[in-house]
Amino acid sequence: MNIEKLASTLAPGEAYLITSTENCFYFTGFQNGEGVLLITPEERVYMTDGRYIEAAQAVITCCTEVLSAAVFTDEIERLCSSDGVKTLFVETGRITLGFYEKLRSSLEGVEVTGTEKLENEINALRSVKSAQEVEKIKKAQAIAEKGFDYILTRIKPGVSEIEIARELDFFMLKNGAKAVSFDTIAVTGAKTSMPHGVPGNEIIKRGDFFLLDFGAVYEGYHSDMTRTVAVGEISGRQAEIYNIVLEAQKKALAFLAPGRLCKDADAAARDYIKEKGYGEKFTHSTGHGVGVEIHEKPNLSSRNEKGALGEGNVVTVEPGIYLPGEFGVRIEDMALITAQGSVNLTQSKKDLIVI
Ligand SMILES: [Mn+2]
Repeated sequence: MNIEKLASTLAPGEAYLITSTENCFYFTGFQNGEGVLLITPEERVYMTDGRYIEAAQAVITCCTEVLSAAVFTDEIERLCSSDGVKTLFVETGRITLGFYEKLRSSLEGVEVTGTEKLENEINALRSVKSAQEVEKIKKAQAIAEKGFDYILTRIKPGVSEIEIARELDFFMLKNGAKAVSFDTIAVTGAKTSMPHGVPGNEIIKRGDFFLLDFGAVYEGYHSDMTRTVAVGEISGRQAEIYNIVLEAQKKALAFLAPGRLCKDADAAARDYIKEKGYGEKFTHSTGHGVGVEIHEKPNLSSRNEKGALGEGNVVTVEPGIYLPGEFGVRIEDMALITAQGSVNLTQSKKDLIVI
């Protein structure tokens, strides 16, 4: 169990306090915004308030105690003192400053530390997916792909970006998605040059690209994919850029294997785009991990100097070329790192689709 793996990294006198929704879910399987998880060498205690306690007790099996608390810090103080906790690690990147200060003022004799130890231990666990986690990501991706097939029938001249975004979201929600992975990006024309453009009232026109970046959430796990499709006939320059991005994406996908450096996976796509003269126009990193959050470790980035891929990672590969005022192209798949290399979790066609 992941909670036991995390607990095994504690030294005597140390404890972890997990306050974020996503990490509480990851370790307990219980989805709720109002709860914290305290892990001491002896105990694993989840606490929430009276509104959620019955549901929490029905779901959580990995804890020694699941309790209802009006004031979490009172219970944390009691448990830290009975277990002899001297150092409490918190999620520095996720805890609110208010809660951190409250812990510091209410826990006497306990050092509440702002080091990244807890984050690092959690990220290491979360980046390696179990077979069950991979199944959930695959289910999420299957819902998204069904959505993509459907929305291709709706993309046509005269329809607005926002209509497409809303229709795609609703289709995925009707077809088993608990939520969409993030605000769907559905942009056309010159707006495709904005990597994270927001859909608006712009109308689809012939000769434009339409870019869709979207995903579904299934049992707490996210999917992520991007496709750029042509509406009617496109120019030679559009086709050229599309093919450069596609080739770069295939190169990075082919490079993925355990032990390979994340920055080299980034370079596999980036170097090809540079060679073609568009290096400056590829303005983000090549990919990221996906799981209980849409963006998690590992990052396929030139700034990730030491990180290496490992079996069980699920990462996106999503190079793009963006020409402001003209158009942009991005193509994104998700891949699972396996002992032999990688398996692409995305089935949707990526040779240029002309609608
Ligand atoms: Mn992505």
